[in-house]
Amino acid sequence: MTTLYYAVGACSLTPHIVLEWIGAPYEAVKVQIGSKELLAVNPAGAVPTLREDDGWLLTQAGAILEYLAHKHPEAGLTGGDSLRERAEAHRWSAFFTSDMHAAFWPVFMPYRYTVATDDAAKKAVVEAGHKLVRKQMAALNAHLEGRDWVLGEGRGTRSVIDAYAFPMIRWGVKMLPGGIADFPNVQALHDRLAADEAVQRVLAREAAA
Ligand SMILES: N[C@@H](CCC(=O)N[C@@H](CS)C(=O)NCC(=O)O)C(=O)O
Repeated sequence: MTTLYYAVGACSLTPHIVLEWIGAPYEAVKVQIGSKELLAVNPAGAVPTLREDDGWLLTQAGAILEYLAHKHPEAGLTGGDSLRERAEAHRWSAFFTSDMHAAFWPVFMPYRYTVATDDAAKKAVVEAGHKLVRKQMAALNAHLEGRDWVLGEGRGTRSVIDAYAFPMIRWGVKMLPGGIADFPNVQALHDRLAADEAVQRVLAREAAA
């Protein structure tokens, strides 16, 4: 069985949702980031970490999403298989990994971005992070104009990339001053995903675990 190591509230919520959408048997193991248990599986001490029965490990959310989407094409979560559709999936996966996720680091862990120890220095780093997050939220909001989902033609087609957006939108709601009120299309994507029964099951499991 596929095993997902996840931490509550982390980006590992993404593959957790995708596994639930796919519907094949899997095990979800709650870990603490940086814990001995997690370090024994993934020396980086980070989530998400995916393990297959033969011991094969996969880290990096974007790689895990691509792997799961193509391992289970019957779930219809790839965003399409043409050359351009695959490129778009890669584009948005990279956006969430490198632009959106990275923008939150200074907000969550300002001490990694300054050698100064005073509160004012940390506050300045957090504020710079907020600015960067808002920039990425604005880019996502503009892309979502007239669309229900991130990938696909017309109003779009639900894919693993929408699951990738979800934890980050939730971080935006929680961490940005004013939340995501300035990004109505992002809010609409959030609400669409939050209304999904599989998403609700995963949130309940993570909250209860
Ligand atoms: N580039 C990695 C980042 C994974 C990552 O940093 N996850 C966070 C949780 S959202 C974590 O476990 N951080 C631990 C740390 O930075 O020490 C990915 O996309 O999977």
